[in-house]
Amino acid sequence: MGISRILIANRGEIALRIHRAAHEMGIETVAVHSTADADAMHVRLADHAICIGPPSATDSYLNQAAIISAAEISGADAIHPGYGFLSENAQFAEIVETHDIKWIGPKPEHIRTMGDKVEAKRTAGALGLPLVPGSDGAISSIEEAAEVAEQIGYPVLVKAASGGGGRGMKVIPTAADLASAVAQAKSEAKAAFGDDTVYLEKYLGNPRHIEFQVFGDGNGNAVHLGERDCSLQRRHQKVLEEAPSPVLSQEERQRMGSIVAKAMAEMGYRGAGTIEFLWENGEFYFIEMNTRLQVEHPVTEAITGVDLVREQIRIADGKPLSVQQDEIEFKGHAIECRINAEDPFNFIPSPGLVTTYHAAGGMHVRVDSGLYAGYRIPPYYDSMIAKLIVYGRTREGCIMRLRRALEEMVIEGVKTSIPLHEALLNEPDILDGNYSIKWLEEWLGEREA
Ligand code: MV4
Repeated sequence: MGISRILIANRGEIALRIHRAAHEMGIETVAVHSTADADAMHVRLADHAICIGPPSATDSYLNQAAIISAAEISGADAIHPGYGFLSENAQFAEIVETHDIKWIGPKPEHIRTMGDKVEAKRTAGALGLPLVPGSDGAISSIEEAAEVAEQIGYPVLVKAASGGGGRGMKVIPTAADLASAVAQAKSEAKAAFGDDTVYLEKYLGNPRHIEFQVFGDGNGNAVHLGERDCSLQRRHQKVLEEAPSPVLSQEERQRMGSIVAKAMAEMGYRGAGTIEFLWENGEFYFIEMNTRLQVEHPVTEAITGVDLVREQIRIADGKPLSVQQDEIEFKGHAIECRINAEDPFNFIPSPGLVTTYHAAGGMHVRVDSGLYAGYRIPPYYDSMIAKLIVYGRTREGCIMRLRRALEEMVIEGVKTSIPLHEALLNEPDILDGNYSIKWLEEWLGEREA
């Protein structure tokens, strides 16, 4: 028996995104929500809704027992975790499967492996992905760290095995800084993650962040859906993402894409995954793998025409991949602007009542958002309230359309990042695709000065 009712263990725009894919497949949805989200759009649209706790995410969206109970009570036969919250919790994935509920996500063992950044790197290396030069696994002494650092050359970076996404990293400029930096990194990692395992990497000074979207069927078949360039970030929060990357040729895409697809096939990966690379001077270096659907997945959907959530649901239901590699074509260009309820330039959160809401529309314009006029944005969660995804035949055409779409968007009652996006789309470096992971913070610094 196939999946007929999906519990969506998330909120906001991604809960709505999952609901839409499910309904398009004739599958019912169950929303679970905190008391603060009773009026959310995805709760209104879902076939069933269950309140699972108070506003605090710890007591609601992270409350595993409440979510499993909600699935049992509502007769859900599958759980989609979205991104964040429980999406990369291997133990939760195991519990779901133990209850004979389908987990719309990767195998728990693969979530666990990729969650440990030392294991992830070891696995990626064994599968033939190019790595950042560094220690072979965890650092077990300062002497060993000094030897590795001497070999790869300073500056080096010490990273926590349990970190990731920018948490638990420290740059070590010279040999004189090594011992104290490693000791400090270990004690911070112990405090933050309960695990003081750290490893060393060559510090790349000015890379781009380029990530490949992959899909596996869990039985040794896998495809790649090209890359996304996510270099525009502030404090490890992505601001704008695009596909394809302005710096990759079709040959480089195919070469790297086949390497990652082959690796995923070999490991028997199941579901959606993202392989993150740093890219510098034409070379790729694996850093991490995310074992979930990502916020920026719509740019990949725009240039490939593949519905990634539908694909996730099909795979969890034991169906084969709906597309083969030679059927996947990369056509045109797409850019996503993340719209947050916050001051556009000082980033102070701005929750509250949305008095007016008008979404942009027209050809090749997509808005993923649970907003409506009269909705009160709660202060308890992430400030992202909408994603504007625009497609064009060329990057230039995409940018022209994106400017037009940003002009059309009306969100009143709260501050939003729309003015930031408008400013970015007037910057020559952005228009030229000439930016690295450092660009945005430097630009913001100069604006302030
Ligand atoms: C790095 C790096 C430079 N060299 N590793 C930050 C998030 C985590 N995924 C890995 N990160 C980095 N790892 C080496 N060897 C620079 C970063 C980094 C970064 C990476 C991607 C996107 C934005 C970033 C912002 C600051 C630092």
